[in-house]
Amino acid sequence: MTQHNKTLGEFIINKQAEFKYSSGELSRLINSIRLAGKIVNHEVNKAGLVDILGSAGAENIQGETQQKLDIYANEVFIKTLINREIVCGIASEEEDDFISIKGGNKKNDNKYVVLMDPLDGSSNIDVNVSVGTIFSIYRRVTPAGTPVTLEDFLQPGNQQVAAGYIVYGTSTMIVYSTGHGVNGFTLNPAIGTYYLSHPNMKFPEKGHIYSVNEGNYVHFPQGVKSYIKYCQTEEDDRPYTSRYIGSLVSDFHRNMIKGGIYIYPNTSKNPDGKLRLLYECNPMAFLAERAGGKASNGFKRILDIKPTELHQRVPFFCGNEEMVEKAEEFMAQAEN
Ligand code: AHM
Ligand code: MG
Repeated sequence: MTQHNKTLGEFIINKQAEFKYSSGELSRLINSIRLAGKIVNHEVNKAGLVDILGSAGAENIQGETQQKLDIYANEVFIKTLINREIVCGIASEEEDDFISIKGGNKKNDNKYVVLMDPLDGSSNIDVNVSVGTIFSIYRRVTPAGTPVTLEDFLQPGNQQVAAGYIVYGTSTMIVYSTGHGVNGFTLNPAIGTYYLSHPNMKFPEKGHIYSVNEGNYVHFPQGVKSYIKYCQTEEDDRPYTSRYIGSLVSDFHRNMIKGGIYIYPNTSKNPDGKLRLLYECNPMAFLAERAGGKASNGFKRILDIKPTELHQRVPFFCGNEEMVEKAEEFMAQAEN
């Protein structure tokens, strides 16, 4: 990557010029997420050096309360969004309820709500494995100038205005879409600038990777068991490769670049699966579709599910279109 690549800041300004009549609110919102991401990145990178890995509530040697990084990330994102007076509401995987925010003139006149998982895969931090932030942006449905309500957050994913993730990996990247293409920017930590490194990201035509926690195999529905057998069968371009990091953002990121499917199915122990519809599945499904892929609960499109509660879980099948459709075929067969 050279310094001549477009920076994220320049990219946002150029995009803004394309939306002649928009107020620039969405651009400013993405900018705030970019800033919060840098702050969290700095802290995540220090995790191996500084003793901040203790559990929440524990005290460190200076008598300061230690924070788990997921709580820290939650606070950074919420504070940044509140300080910049850029959204009217926030819902986070780390918060029991949504947060209503008053605008600068104390009238809640901002039009966007943000839903986020501030640090997904945080159990991986202790072992130096990549984690990520996932975010999803909607236009409020209740009238401007009034406090947001649950209705503003329980919108189907097909109403998302933008979604993306930050992956704190071997390098830190922000990948997002405002509905057209999916673009990826890599952080140059020396100068704190993100550069456009992955323009117009698309799943490759064929995928050869399947990502699922096979330790749960005995608890999987028959359709998933049969699909895994299919992936492992020697025929045509199979067997596929198995890759599972256990960090959704990283597994998704790799599969989008190399071609693959990520599955977190319902299990006999977790009948609705593990992943959250609003904070994890909808934003990833939005990106997957914009990148030519597909996301399903095994039977229907994730983005068409009407949420009924903030922390709702759903089974998740996401990746190359052809692979997701094949998995759906096995799910349907097993139902009959
Ligand atoms: P989290 O939100 O508590 O971090 O859980 C979500 C994570 C995903 O990143 C990952 O894909 C999945 O949980 C892994 O779960 P498991 O360890 O059961 O395979
Ligand atoms: Mg999560």
